[in-house]
Amino acid sequence: MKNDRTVTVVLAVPDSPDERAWWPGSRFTSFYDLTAKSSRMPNSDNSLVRTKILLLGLRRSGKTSIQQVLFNNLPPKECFYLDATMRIVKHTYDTVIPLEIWDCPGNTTVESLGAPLSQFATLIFVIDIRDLYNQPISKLVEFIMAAYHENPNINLEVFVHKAERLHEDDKFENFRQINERVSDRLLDESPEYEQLPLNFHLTSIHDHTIHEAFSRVLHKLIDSLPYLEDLLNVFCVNSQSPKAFLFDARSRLYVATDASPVDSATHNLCCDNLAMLNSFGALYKSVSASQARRFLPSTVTPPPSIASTTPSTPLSRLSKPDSEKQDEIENHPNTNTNTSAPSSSTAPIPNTDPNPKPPKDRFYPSAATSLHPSTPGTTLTYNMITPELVLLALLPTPVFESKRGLVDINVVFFREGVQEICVVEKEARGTV
Ligand SMILES: Nc1nc2c(ncn2[C@@H]2O[C@H](COP(=O)(O)OP(=O)(O)OP(=O)(O)O)[C@@H](O)[C@H]2O)c(=O)[nH]1
Ligand SMILES: [Mg+2]
Repeated sequence: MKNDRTVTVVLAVPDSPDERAWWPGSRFTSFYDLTAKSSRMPNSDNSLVRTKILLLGLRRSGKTSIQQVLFNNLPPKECFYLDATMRIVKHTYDTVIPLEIWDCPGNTTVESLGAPLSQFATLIFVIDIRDLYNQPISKLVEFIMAAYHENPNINLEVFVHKAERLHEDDKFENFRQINERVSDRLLDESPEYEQLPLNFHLTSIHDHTIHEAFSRVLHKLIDSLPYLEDLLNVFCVNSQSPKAFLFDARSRLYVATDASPVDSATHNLCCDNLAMLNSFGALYKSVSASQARRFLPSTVTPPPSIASTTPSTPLSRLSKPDSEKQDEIENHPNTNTNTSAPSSSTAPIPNTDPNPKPPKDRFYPSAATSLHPSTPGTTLTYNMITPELVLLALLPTPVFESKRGLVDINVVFFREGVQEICVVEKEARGTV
């Protein structure tokens, strides 16, 4: 299918000199041409093309736990009660790209897999960090060699798992040993495996290492990643944000981030904040947006539109849903945009149509949390971007408080860019 859609993002320059002082460039225009992207074409029968991930490892290494914790919201402590997997289970999950994760039993071999390895974009092999013996390493090497011959482009990822069980020193020593043994065994087999790009990650379901590792695995599968990163970079520059993440709300995997390095503390903070908003979001509602809210997908818990806390002195700030902000921006005479934002309001209108259509989903909850009250302080902002994706950004509190309008405009344009990228991705996979 030929895909000739072009995503254009134009950020408007604020008209007031005061606001312009915060604008780093006189005008930012960026054109994203996705024509050349999206290598995954739809199936001939027009069914959805899913990116396949193979989850392998010995018995009780933690494969099902990883899948359940990330994609089914299972609390890590309850993984103790999971039954052993007896046959391959295929789990589907929809985020920026549609995924199909194959959870395999511990005794799966290349022959018993029942599908060519060329079908898979990524192979994740899970090894218990205390399992330094021959068996898991032999099995991993067997799969690596088969994958290399059938599909040299496959991403090979090794999760050295249950890492929280060891003290720091032992953890890194075992990690190093597993890494070394796998490399040695591959080299024994053939020198051609020396340059094989194998990625090792230390993981555990009891902290955020599994989210960080799986996010990095996911990044390699997203064709539109450079465009999402560009949008985040532009958002950060224009909003003076030191760090911003685009998260998949349910799994709490980040699908993209800006160019600044990811430090684990900030990533963990964002993950925790998202978990809190996911849990308590249902307790809040926006009266003006309740009409549209009814049509949000039931799988997503809409987070609060009113939430702002400080550790010492909780205080609430009213945060308008972005649908209202967007209307204000659209109706503002000084706002210069050439994007095609819808212009209808979310305010309830008398319904005379006997077969009413659901209104366009335009309720975008937002929230803000002050991280430390000391000056200048930092605020963590949350903005829903699509029903699946949310933007979490750190902002200097003075910028958040005094330049709120500018940040909101940047969020609106960021959202439009991401939504268009998602549409292109869906079109390329045959879902639109
Ligand atoms: N300490 C710790 N235990 C974990 C972790 N991940 C999984 N487990 C435990 O490991 C045990 C086995 O987990 P499963 O997810 O069933 O393992 P599996 O690889 O799917 O096992 P099979 O289906 O038999 O192949 C469970 O008791 C989990 O609670 C982890 O990160 N840390
Ligand atoms: Mg299992």
